[in-house]
Amino acid sequence: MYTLYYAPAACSVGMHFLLEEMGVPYRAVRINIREGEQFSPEFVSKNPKSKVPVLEREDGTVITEFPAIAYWLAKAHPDKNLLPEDIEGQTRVLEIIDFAVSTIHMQGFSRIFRPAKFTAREEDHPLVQQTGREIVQKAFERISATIGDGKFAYGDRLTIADAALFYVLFWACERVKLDVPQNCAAYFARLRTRPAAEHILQVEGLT
Ligand SMILES: N[C@@H](CCC(=O)N[C@@H](CS)C(=O)NCC(=O)O)C(=O)O
Repeated sequence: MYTLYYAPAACSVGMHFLLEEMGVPYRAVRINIREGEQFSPEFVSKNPKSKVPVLEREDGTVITEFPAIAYWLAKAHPDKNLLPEDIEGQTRVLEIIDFAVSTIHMQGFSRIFRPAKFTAREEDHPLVQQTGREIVQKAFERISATIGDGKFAYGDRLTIADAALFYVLFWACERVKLDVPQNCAAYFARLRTRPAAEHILQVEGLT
């Protein structure tokens, strides 16, 4: 059985959603990052980077970094069809994931949630947060053009790209309440009604 280390409402919500969608056995272990549990010796022994998500596999080895975990899960469970079969499709899916994690999350939402990481001057926090909102909003215009009216991020079935978009859109639509393009909001609303989404948000105490 896999173990997912997650923090409620953190980016791990996307990995939690993915594991639940896959229907593979896993247990979810909560890490309280507000109280600094990510720095506890026990968690640091799992991930010295002190971040969630972390996936612990059956042999005790761990994978960190959202794109790597998602990629490994897709490749380890080919029957779940979480990556397209062709190289073009696989590349497009990875392109969406990287944009969601590296730009929307790390460049955009990090500024909104953790402005202190970008400036030591507290009076500059509103400016940093505004820059974060602008990065996120501009990025969702790209996502809007990429997904169009598609039911999924790429192609006609759920892929690991949907798990990445699930968490950044969860933050945009439910945590920060930003205006995102209509098709992105509609896409997220469809993902949000999936039983896996309902279940994991309930487990994380977010409903
Ligand atoms: N690049 C990492 C980002 C992981 C990350 O930033 N996780 C945040 C939660 S969204 C975290 O664990 N933060 C704890 C901290 O910064 O102390 C990934 O793709 O998994």
